[in-house]
Amino acid sequence: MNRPTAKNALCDRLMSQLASLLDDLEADPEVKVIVITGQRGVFAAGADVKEMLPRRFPAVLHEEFLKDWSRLSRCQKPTLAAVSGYALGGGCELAMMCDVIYADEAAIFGQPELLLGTMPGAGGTQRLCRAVGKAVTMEMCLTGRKLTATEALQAGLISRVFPAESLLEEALKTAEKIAQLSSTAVILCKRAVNAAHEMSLSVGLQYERDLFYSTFATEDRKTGMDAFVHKKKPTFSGK
Ligand code: CO8
Repeated sequence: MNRPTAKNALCDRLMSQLASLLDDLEADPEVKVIVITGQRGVFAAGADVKEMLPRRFPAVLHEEFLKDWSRLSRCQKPTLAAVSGYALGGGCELAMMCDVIYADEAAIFGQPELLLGTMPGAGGTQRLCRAVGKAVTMEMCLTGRKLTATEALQAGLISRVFPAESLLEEALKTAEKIAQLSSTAVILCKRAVNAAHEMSLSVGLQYERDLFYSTFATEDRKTGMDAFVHKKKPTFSGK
């Protein structure tokens, strides 16, 4: 995201460009993993308040002005957010749509929408609650309290923290590691993990087992196990 003068405020144009870019990246077989980032010091400071100011209820409802927002959460390919600095409001929600969140030491996560007389609208009450639980979510949403990178790590919102200089490099290193795996198994695994938020344990375990069985229909499963047994490095084809 690259609107540094507006702290990467997520305006309609940025969100529709992001959605169409994600369509292109998903369609490109050369692309295995998607990393989303901003600049040093700012991931995104939320939805564009100046753009939202004149809007009224009937218009936002009829336009469905959030319709492009969920595109990132519907990516089949793995997604990684590299968060430097502010991830506020819609910025925090956008990071939470990704599969993995890495942050730099100066990262700040918050859902300050109530301070603007509104409330989170793209996952700040739902994904956040599933990630960090009700108590932390309520405090963040109801008071606008922001989490530092260390707090976000302790709360389970993010998986790792790096110095600002190495954040993107580390994110790309992880992306490259995932890119070497079987793209088919990666998609199935991502589906299974995401299903954990939607299903009961017994249904989720059955779903996971069925997806696991389905990997036995792939060449990659044979390639991976064969390489292990013969002490070789596997090259996966996605087939
Ligand atoms: N929208 C529009 N412009 C913004 C935003 C924003 N969210 N954030 C910053 N800017 C602009 C500022 O207005 C300023 O512009 P200008 O130079 O024209 O005055 C410029 O960016 C630089 O910002 P600051 O001068 O404020 O920079 P600071 O370093 O002093 O502060 C902060 C940085 C702390 C990030 C501060 O700008 C801030 O608090 N921003 C707003 C954070 C916020 O409230 N975010 C929530 C927005 S609401 C939301 O995200 C709802 C999501 C609901 C789902 C999706 C709906 C579409």
